[in-house]
Amino acid sequence: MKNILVVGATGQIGSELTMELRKRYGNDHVVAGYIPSAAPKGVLRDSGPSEVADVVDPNMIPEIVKKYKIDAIYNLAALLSVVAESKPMLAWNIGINGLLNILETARQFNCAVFTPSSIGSFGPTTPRVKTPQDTIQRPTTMYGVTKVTTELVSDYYFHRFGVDTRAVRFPGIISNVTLPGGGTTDYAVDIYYSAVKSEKFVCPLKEGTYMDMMYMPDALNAAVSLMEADPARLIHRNAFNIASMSFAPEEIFAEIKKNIPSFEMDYDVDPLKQSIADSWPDSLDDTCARQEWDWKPQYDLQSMTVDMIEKLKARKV
Ligand code: VAH
Repeated sequence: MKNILVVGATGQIGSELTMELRKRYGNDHVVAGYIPSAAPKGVLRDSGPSEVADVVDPNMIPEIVKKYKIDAIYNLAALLSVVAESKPMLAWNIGINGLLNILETARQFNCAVFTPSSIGSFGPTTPRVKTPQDTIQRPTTMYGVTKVTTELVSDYYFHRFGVDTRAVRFPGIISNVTLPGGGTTDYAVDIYYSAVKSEKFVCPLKEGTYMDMMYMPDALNAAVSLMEADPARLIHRNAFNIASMSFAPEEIFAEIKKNIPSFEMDYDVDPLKQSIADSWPDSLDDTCARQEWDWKPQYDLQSMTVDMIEKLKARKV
């Protein structure tokens, strides 16, 4: 990869992925694509090129690809699970019509494409524990429907047109930099902010609600490592299960309390978030990612918690 476009570069993953890619490939080689209502600010704006890149406009992406001689596109444009339930048609338009614009551009200009899937691509009939790489995917959310479709269409463009498409199924991602934007797993970020601000946390999911989660540094490393992997080793492409930790609210609370003994938590279950979380797996089997491109997370719940608290306190959030 020499010249990269990140679409959705100001979102929860995109904002940190853009900076990570600039660190690895050079600031001028990574273009931050954004929509006018979410323009880059601060170091994201000042450290490299940026362009308005609305995926639902079929002319915008090709223009940017030509202007910067782009050879790899990270497509992070999506509505997350909770927001997508309130705007299902917009979620489909961005997630799928936007994806087709990206893939058609990639086909025309020979770009590699990374469009992440999610544990949200599984549903209530999927085996819940150590969910296999190849299994039933009948999600019951529009977010999940767009993610299964993303996987199928991305694989189609690889097999039919030879477009180099690759992706992972992201779990809930926890960041100490960017706040989450309307997902079912947002509680796992919000809880840390409450803890360092000495506020009681009110958890929207009930005890025993297990979901796969991952610290942002591991998520960024997964995306870049997969795109740099030897294609000859890849048996799968869209999309790889990746995993690092699975926990329920009482477990992340207990881990934080080891570091902040005064921390308290209550429950006030959000029915929509609970129903979405209940439809997702408890844990994923990521053997294929480990075998095909040497995936290996660096953080677990304990080390993530120490780092999150340290970083949030340093930022005086
Ligand atoms: C969400 N954070 O909650 C996202 C993610 C697996 C969860 O897709 O919608």
